[in-house]
Amino acid sequence: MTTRVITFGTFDVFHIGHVNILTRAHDLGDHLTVGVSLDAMNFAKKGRYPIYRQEHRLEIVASMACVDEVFFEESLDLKRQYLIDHKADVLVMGNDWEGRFDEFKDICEVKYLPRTADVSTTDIIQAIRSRVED
Ligand code: C2G
Repeated sequence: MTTRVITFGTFDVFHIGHVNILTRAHDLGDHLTVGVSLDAMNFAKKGRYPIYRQEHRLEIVASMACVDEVFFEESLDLKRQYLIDHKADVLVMGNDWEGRFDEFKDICEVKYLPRTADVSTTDIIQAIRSRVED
């Protein structure tokens, strides 16, 4: 039987933490689907637009050898529908989301993986900003 894994994210300014979560998610099953959040969803959630536009973020994620399928995530509120539509057996998220998706344990396994230490999109943006200002 095929184990279908799904994960979600913005994947802005793609970095090693993103590589790690996608490869580890892939290793938990046979098929990996990734929901990439829309620019508008990101603005609603974080109050800023991503640096990379959504089409580029989607293409970067799709180019990973461990990723089988990608789609745009339009809203956090549609998560249950996405899990059903993509026939997810396992939902994987980094542990910054610990507990936040436990409500879906009735339809799939929910796993939170440890985040990669010392790297984040926010820190990269901040580092670039401070170098430019120096
Ligand atoms: N991540 C990680 N280690 C890092 C940075 C990120 O493991 N150092 C993981 C996050 O935990 C997440 C994934 O990489 O599982 C994508 O991270 P973001 O792009 O920051 O995604 P986010 O904006 O949290 O969007 O429906 C849920 C949202 O779309 C998640």
